[in-house]
Amino acid sequence: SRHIVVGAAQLGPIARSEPRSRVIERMLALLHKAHRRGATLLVFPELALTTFFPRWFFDDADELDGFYEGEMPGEATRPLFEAARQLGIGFYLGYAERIESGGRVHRYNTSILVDQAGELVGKYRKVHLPGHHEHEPWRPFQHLEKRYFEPGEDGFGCWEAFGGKMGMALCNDRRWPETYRVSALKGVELLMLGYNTPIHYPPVPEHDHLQGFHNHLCMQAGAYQNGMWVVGVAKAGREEGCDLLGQSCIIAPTGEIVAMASTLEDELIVHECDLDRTREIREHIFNFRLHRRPECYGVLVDD
Ligand code: CDT
Repeated sequence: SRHIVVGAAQLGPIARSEPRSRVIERMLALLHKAHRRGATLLVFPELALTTFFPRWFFDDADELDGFYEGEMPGEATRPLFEAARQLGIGFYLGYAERIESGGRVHRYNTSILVDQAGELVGKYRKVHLPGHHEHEPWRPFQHLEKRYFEPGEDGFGCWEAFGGKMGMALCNDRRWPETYRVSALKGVELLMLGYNTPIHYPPVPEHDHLQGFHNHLCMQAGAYQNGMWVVGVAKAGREEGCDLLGQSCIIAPTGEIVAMASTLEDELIVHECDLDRTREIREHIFNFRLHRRPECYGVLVDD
């Protein structure tokens, strides 16, 4: 068996005025705590360094740019990389990425995987961007991910690290079965996934009470139907007047939740994951080679 002690570092709300340095202090506290509990991999949320800024419409490009990272590590984030190296604990981190290439500015909703030596292992750019492009004043708050980010063009990846095969996704991706299936077909054994999920969904408010149910429903199904570990990590709590879902959890390849956060604040949960438990599913009920019928699934990849 191949065991890896994984931590999920849920973050409580981050105020719009909270400086990066303060957020990094909170993250470092969780990193040290995770290390004391034996973790060698710690998963942080989506857009973990700032408040969830797509809830506002920004006219001013400079103000918007203030939420993005131009380099990784940058001045503010370098202490995380240094602590990773000193403690021998890697991490997954979601952040807003801004790059200039080909004479153009590109913005992505991005996650990275950093190993126990503090070195970058991989980068993922969010595929499924939810929300809308234009300012919609009827909403109590905006969800402008489609305006503030370009969709990632590289799709889902599989990175060999931590003695296994690691995958990354971000928030809305967890609602799509393709996220898990493509990752599984690439060999992923443990999928890391940060999220910011408002409890109130303005277009269909009658579903607000189902946010927690849908969160676990899709991640547990994704884990089971693809025989993989899933680590889902929230930015939670009342952030700038907007309630964000908590319920960060670690899910076994059987679909069972083996650890779950119980607060809406900075909170660490830890579980020892045996990557070989993927075989209980992948060599039996979902043995892709024996039972999958891709010749019947063509419509899945038609436009
Ligand atoms: N961050 C993110 O992707 N949030 C979405 C909110 C619902 S769609 C407006 C999610 O899928 O949780």
